[in-house]
Amino acid sequence: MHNMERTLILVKPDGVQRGLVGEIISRFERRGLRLIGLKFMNVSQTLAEEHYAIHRGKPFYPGLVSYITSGPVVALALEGTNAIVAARNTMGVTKCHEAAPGTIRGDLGLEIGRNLVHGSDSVENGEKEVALWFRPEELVSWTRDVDRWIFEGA
Ligand code: IDP
Ligand code: MG
Repeated sequence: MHNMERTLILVKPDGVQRGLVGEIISRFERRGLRLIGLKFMNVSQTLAEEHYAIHRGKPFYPGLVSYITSGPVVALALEGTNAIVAARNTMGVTKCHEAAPGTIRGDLGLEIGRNLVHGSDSVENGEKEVALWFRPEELVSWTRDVDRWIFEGA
């Protein structure tokens, strides 16, 4: 289908610790994105460094890696038309205090270093990150009965 994309969403350790897993997942679910992978896991140092490789060398990098490895996360692979931009808009901008009300970060957070959620930032990175966090057999290929009411071309 036209514009069908994949995104990797993480509920970061602060979201898990604060009991916001259901709240956060439900926002993506209600948006219409189709779940294709879901797991609860600790993040190894290796995975954290690979996931955030693009930020290596930046001043906030060490804090970022220790944040994402500080406790378990929930990883979601989601699929949908325009999934990348749709999910990013549902998340809100990186700095929680500047994120719009109605977004996850704008409703639930205050600081950039405790911003609750990760979402892939491009179609290419969506594919790469889903493959980094999920083995092929962990992804579920399925048709939702409601797909045709959410995806016009389904
Ligand atoms: P994104 O998560 O909205 O895509 P990125 O720029 O990709 O934002 O940065 C990745 C993560 O690194 C952010 O979500 C945030 O947790 C952290 N981060 C980015 N910039 C800063 C900063 O200036 N200080 C502290 N943490 C930062
Ligand atoms: Mg990013």
